[in-house]
Amino acid sequence: MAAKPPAGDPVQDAPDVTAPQHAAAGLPAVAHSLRMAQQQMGVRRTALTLLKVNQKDGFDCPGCAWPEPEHRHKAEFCENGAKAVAEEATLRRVTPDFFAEHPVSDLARRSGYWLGQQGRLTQPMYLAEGADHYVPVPWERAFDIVAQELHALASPDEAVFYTSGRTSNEAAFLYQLFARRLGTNNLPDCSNMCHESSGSALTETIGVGKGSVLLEDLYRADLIIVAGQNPGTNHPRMLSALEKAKQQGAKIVTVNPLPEAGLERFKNPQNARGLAGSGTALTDLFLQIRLGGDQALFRALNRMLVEAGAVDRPFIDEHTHGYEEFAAAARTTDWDEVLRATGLERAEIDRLLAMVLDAKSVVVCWAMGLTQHKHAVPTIKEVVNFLLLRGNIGRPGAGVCPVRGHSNVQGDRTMGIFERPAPAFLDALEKEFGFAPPREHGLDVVRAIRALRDGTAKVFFAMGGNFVAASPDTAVTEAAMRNAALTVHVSTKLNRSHVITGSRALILPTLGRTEKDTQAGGDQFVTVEDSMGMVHASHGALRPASPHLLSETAIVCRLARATFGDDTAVPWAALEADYDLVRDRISRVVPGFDDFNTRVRHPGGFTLPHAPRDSRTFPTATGKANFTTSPVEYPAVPEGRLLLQTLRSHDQYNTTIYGLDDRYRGIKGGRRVVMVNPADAEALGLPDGSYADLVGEWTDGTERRADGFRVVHYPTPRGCAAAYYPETNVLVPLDHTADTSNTPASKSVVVRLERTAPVHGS
Ligand SMILES: Nc1nc2c(c(=O)[nH]1)N[C@H]1C(S)=C(S)[C@@H](COP(=O)(O)OP(=O)(O)OC[C@H]3O[C@@H](n4cnc5c(=O)[nH]c(N)nc54)[C@H](O)[C@@H]3O)O[C@H]1N2
Ligand SMILES: Nc1nc2c(c(=O)[nH]1)N[C@H]1C(S)=C(S)[C@@H](COP(=O)(O)OP(=O)(O)OC[C@H]3O[C@@H](n4cnc5c(=O)[nH]c(N)nc54)[C@H](O)[C@@H]3O)O[C@H]1N2
Ligand SMILES: [Mo]
Repeated sequence: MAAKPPAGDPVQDAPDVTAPQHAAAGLPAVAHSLRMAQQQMGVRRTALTLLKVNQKDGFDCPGCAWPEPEHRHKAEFCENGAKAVAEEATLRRVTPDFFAEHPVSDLARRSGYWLGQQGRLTQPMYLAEGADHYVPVPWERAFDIVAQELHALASPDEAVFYTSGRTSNEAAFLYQLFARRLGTNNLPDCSNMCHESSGSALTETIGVGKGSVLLEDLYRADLIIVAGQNPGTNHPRMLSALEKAKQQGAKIVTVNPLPEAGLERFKNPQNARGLAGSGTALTDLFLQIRLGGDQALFRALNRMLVEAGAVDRPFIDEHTHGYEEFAAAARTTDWDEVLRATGLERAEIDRLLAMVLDAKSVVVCWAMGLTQHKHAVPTIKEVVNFLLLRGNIGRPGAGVCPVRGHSNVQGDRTMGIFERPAPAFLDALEKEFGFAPPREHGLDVVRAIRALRDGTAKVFFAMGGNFVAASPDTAVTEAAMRNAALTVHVSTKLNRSHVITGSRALILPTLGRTEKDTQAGGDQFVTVEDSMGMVHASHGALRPASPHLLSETAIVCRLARATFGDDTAVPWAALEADYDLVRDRISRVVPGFDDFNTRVRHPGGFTLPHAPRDSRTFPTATGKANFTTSPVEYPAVPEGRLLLQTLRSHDQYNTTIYGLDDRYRGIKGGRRVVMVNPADAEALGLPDGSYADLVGEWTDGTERRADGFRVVHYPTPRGCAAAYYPETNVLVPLDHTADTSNTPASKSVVVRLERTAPVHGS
């Protein structure tokens, strides 16, 4: 039997700090994941469950969006995938008794870690106006409550429908259909806080907002640049791909303010050498860049390539637009500014240049280190300029590789979860279902928070996720949420968004990816799309956590029936009964899904078309790949202040906290730590082990405060600091967002450190 959840709140933040490690995975990773899994699931269930992850007849790992290789290992999972599975397949349960025991006012004082550790939600729960306890509510009554509230709105645009990225293609397609049938494009999603900057930059420059490489391309690349990403923690299976690329001759360059262990050396737990031996050294060149310095770095490279004439002229002439203007601007790049912005030495950038000149085929991978800055979109556009210069797109071994987060975040977007849908998508929807979807753009995450704050949005409905904890400016977001008339969460686990509610609230518990999904038409499977545009099936195997759970698909269909009654446009009941019928609809609305039901039944699924990758055609405004010329930007940090990035520890999945350790960074038993360069810390009078409050300073003069962080002297560049999300979201101003994409700039927050007395007597 799995251990019971801790009775009290276990967050006794008393971090214990040792030196950071220089290698990832190996035996400790296997041991650690098995220990965590067994605590949640017991021994037998752990073995049965983990063997099903990412197998062709199994379920898609609810962890990250990294693709599955063609030749799968018996255990095609990683330490953090195992933790994600254990978190969902846990034997712990949150029952109505739990809510009877704990008033919401009490739950609101608990940590997110404690809430998540209570286990799986088991029954629909309702919080009435003025009440302090959730009470069980029958499903039909829950749907009626939502439907009545939606009907009472002055306009459908007063409702907001959020999506996190675990939702299957089938559920996502029906969910956007529901919102648009109601009459709104208010479909914000976690992508707005994540890779939106990548989508914005790629759509403008290459015409497709997705990555252009497949796993084979990584294996065939001569040079892989990994910028602003920590795969050892967040995409551990990517390390196997990097290892294979390396064995086939690739060089790897890491661009990161932090020396992340996984990129230094990888001990592949799938083979003996990795388990017991010293593993594979991955990074050939580590560029320890300052936060937000990447645009300047790539511009400097581009200047040198242009000046050396080391560009692919035939490709540029045939396939691109805007080269001359870009080349002229690149030639004027100011080296002093580049060195200031990057914190690098000229010789380091020269070394990178030499590797680029040596490489026929280059892939650039990136994640949140590039996307969550004010100038994230021009930064990624500069990466595209870099690849275009040498024709590194649309041929084997080369291209753009934005590495997605949530396991189906890319698929959700493909299915139409987007507040700014393309007219062609709406046309196809209209043709298929015979109603006129709204054309006006809807609210993204930041705009939805403003609308709730200002009272112009009144109903907040979430398909998964933890909006309150994941969003920036926690105090503002929580106040906005409390301002809603009704908040509704379709969720697997208890989280903070369930306890910071509107006047009324509902928790609708749902099946997870690991569980068997049986409908009137028999056992169902769902589909997902990974970070490289591969679509495949996911078959749940476990018995549902509770007999009361409904699938996300069923929840949408039943809500639609409660809202629309007899709907002549959409046969909701039939779609709920048989997901093949949903896939038939998708095949007629979404490009690339022809013959969906047949092709997705092939083992391993199929790859979606990608014009730049497949044929070097670029569906942009100019019909070519666009060079873009943007001024070089980098964050300004006032004297005596630090630039803070908010990032993930090894023991969390976004707002889900698995444990209190960040093993590779040498931090144990606590999360309230701030990593500071020793020289900066000394100048600020902050010895290692001292405590400080983090005070965010925003340009409008407002301040935001996060108290009681243990100072850790850490190898981060001068002027840069790091602390974990979501504890530091309180410091990210709502208005501090990336230009164009409107993504919260959570990797560049100006803070002041104020020394305080030690916390918890440590
Ligand atoms: N186990 C686990 N897996 C996950 C997640 C999780 O929380 N846990 N989250 C999932 C999700 S939704 C996402 S989006 C991904 C996130 O995956 P990552 O983007 O790897 O996540 P972060 O922890 O935010 O790490 C940001 C990395 O970028 C670096 N960085 C920060 N700022 C800069 C910069 O200005 N320039 C450069 N070059 N580097 C910078 C940081 O030092 C860090 O290494 O992971 C997904 N997978
Ligand atoms: N400061 C700062 N803020 C950030 C980031 C950062 O780096 N720094 N990263 C941003 C990024 S990249 C992202 S993607 C967002 C993440 O934002 P979200 O996706 O909203 O947050 P998660 O923590 O992933 O959501 C966890 C919850 O999802 C629910 N859940 C899990 N599985 C399922 C399922 O199968 N179905 C349903 N219906 N619910 C499920 C559980 O109830 C769980 O509590 O956060 C963003 N916020
Ligand atoms: Mo993400």
